[in-house]
Amino acid sequence: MLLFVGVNGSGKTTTIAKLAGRLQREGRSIALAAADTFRAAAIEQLRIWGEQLGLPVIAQRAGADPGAVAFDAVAAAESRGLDVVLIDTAGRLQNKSQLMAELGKIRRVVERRLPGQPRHVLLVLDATTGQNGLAQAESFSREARVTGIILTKLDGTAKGGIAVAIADSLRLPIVFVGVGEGIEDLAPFDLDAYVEWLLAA
Ligand SMILES: Nc1nc2c(ncn2[C@@H]2O[C@H](COP(=O)(O)OP(=O)(O)O)[C@@H](O)[C@H]2O)c(=O)[nH]1
Ligand SMILES: [Mg+2]
Repeated sequence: MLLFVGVNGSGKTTTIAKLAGRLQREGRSIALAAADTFRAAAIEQLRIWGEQLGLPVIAQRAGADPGAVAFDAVAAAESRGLDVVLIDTAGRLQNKSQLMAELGKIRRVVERRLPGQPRHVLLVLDATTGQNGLAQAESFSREARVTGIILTKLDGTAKGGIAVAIADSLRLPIVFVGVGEGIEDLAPFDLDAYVEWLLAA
């Protein structure tokens, strides 16, 4: 189980689709889970990616308990013998503490049924994030126990310097970078290549 967290618009849903496409090409059996139940459009967006990729999407109606979706995701993983389930989450609720409580609940639902899971909690960070990115990342990291960072929108003008500072400060690895809106636009993070590119401009 892979849990994706981060603020609204950071690129969680798109990144899930990209990574799912990649894992699918490697021959893994996977499903997507729509635990961002805050907006109907979020569920629909994941469904569309699922259809495009030919992958099952575990979902309930908008407004449903995201913990219940996580529960279904665990059950599907067990009954269908899936290798990986990628769980999408909300990036905004009425307030921050409510969001963090929800992420904590999703996490607990998974870990109670599947010890050692979620295997990774990935914080999706927009490379154009300003200085408040660190505070944001700190709360996600603390509440959702983030294990890695995916830096999106590096194809734009942003150099992602703040995200690198965040990764450093939280002692978290940057594992992938998003370099566009398409399904193929995800690459493993290469520090040497990044530094070279950073200094080149
Ligand atoms: N240029 C660019 N756009 C991206 C990237 N990742 C996501 N996006 C776009 O950012 C917007 C928000 O993405 P979405 O996945 O819906 O974010 P979420 O709210 O965190 O789920 C969409 O228009 C995506 O196409 C990226 O790496 N590069
Ligand atoms: Mg989303």
